[in-house]
Amino acid sequence: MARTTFGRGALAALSAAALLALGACSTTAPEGSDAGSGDAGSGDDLITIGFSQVGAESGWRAANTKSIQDTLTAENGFDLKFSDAQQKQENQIQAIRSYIAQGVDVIAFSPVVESGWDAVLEEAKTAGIPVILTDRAVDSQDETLYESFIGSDFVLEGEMAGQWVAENFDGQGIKVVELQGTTGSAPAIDRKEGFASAIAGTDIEVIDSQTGNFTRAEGKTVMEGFLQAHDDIDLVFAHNDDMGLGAIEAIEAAGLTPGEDIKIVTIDAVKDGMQALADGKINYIVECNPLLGPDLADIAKKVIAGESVEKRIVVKDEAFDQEAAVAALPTREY
Ligand code: GYE
Repeated sequence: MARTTFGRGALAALSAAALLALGACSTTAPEGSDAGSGDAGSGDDLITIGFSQVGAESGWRAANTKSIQDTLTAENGFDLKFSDAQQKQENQIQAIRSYIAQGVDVIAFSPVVESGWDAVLEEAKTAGIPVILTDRAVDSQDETLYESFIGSDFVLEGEMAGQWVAENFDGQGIKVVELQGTTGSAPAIDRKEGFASAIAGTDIEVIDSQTGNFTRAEGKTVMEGFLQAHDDIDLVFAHNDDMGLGAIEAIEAAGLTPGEDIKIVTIDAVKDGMQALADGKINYIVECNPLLGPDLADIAKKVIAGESVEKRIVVKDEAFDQEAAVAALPTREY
């Protein structure tokens, strides 16, 4: 896993000083409160970590959840409290508040949307509980509200998808429809932007773009609507494999051949997507690595030990065409 590091020694020193100051004048924390002290509630040496997951919307998410649950185990020094927010921000905020009330040692979460986190992150900071972001970003201006953000560069992923489309179809005047991820989420915003910038200046035209909320069912429904509204679609750009797989169903139901009559480009490279690519129903996939558990465990341990951590850990992604998918499938982990 390749990483980009931004030094933050000064920042760490500053937030440590801020925490000390906070402890000295705190009137709300009861005497002997162990919130954030390293053994909250468990009575042993395990690190209690509250993780608020987005939901169970996609194959990518299932692989991500498995990675987190398989890594943050008691054998590895963790007591994991896991909750599924069913793609709703209010559920995530509630889960984070409950982790604060329980006095966990660390809170980690994958924010369903980018905006609206400052208040609850301030509450965690006031309680002295460090927060680690995984997978998706927040748009908070105050970077002291979290310790580290571990995840892929979604703008780059969108660019890689757009570059492949430009390399293969520029000059043919093709018409593209876009299946966007969850409205307001970092991967939907960034992948759209990256794709648009990569095809800028070509004769490739995005004729329609709507959210399919990262699910197979909504991807299918939105694609059905696209097919009814337009009879000149050449290519689908789906922000994840699952929506691309839903689009395949809609295209086949309309009597067309996915991968031939209508080309498909997606992001994620999870097993079902890679199989469809190997079968020729998807034409190109940009990877998004969901195996974030080991990095999360590493960063959480360092934060608890008082060590400084990288503010941003960028997970490196590859891309696959049909031949590469056939070669990769037998040993693919997710
Ligand atoms: O691409 C999609 C999932 O946030 C990177 O969320 C993640 C995205 C992933 O639902 O399949």
